[in-house]
Amino acid sequence: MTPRNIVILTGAGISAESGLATFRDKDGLWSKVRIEDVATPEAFARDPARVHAFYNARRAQIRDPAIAPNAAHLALAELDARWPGELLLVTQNVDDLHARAGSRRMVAMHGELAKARCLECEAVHPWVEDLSTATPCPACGKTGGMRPHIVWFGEMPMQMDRIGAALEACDLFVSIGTSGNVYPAAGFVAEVAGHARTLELNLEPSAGRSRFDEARHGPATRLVPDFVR
Ligand code: BV8
Repeated sequence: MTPRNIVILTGAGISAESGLATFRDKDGLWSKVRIEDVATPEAFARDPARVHAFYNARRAQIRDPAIAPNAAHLALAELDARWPGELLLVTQNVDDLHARAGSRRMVAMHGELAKARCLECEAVHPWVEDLSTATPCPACGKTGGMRPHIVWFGEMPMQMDRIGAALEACDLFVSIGTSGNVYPAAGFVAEVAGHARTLELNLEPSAGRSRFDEARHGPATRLVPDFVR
């Protein structure tokens, strides 16, 4: 049966071949720094300079022209452009590679490295240079409140209503490059199992592999263009 409405979930594995580190692979980000020290609201309240340094370094990395969308990002953007039914790309990634590849119908559910948010007035701004506690908010002018526009552990992911509606309406769910460890994203496959075909495209079986109807294992730059074709 040809699917009509597709939800695609991506994780750090889709950006690995662009040169960005994943989180839980060998030498992954979480092997170098503890989540509790840099990716929770408590960490930011305790030591904002340390949290800013962690995200400023990752933001600088995605500014490097050598870090570019790969064949997997580009294949998903091409699918987005031509798919006549509903399609929503839900990425857990905070890099901007899907947007730069041209994906339009997408949600960055864990926020975006390329943006900053003011805790005082909640305004969200595109950002390039380093953030610090001395950075004034371009909207309200106050300092001390600018934070990375990132969803930390214990915070509600972005646009969950839009994601929930897309999951409810989909008849094909494809998970790409994620270890299936982080919720609520890791629970999406169980949410759709009763009404959608589910496919995992990953370098190796994820934690949720048994919940998928089908799994193909290998590099995303091979699997995703083959899937989109
Ligand atoms: C929330 C931004 C509630 C930060 C991130 C049950 C239900 C709900 C919540 C929970 C729950 N159980 C536990 C929780 C709490 C927690 C959680 O899930 N903890 C885990 C660790 C158990 N969840 C939360 O806190 C979430 N919030 O639930 O709020 C709430 C309710 C009401 C009101 C308020 C709040 C928020 C989670 C978001 C945290 N932020 N990202 C940043 O990036 O710095 S999540 C973090 O993990 C990463 O950032 C990443 O986005 C995400 C997932 O990781 P992956 O993308 O999967 O990466 P990973 O390295 O793990 O895997 C890579 C995969 O790629 C591997 O499988 C590898 O084999 C593969 N691969 C590698 N190379 C390739 C490849 N595949 C293909 N090709 C290749 N070349």
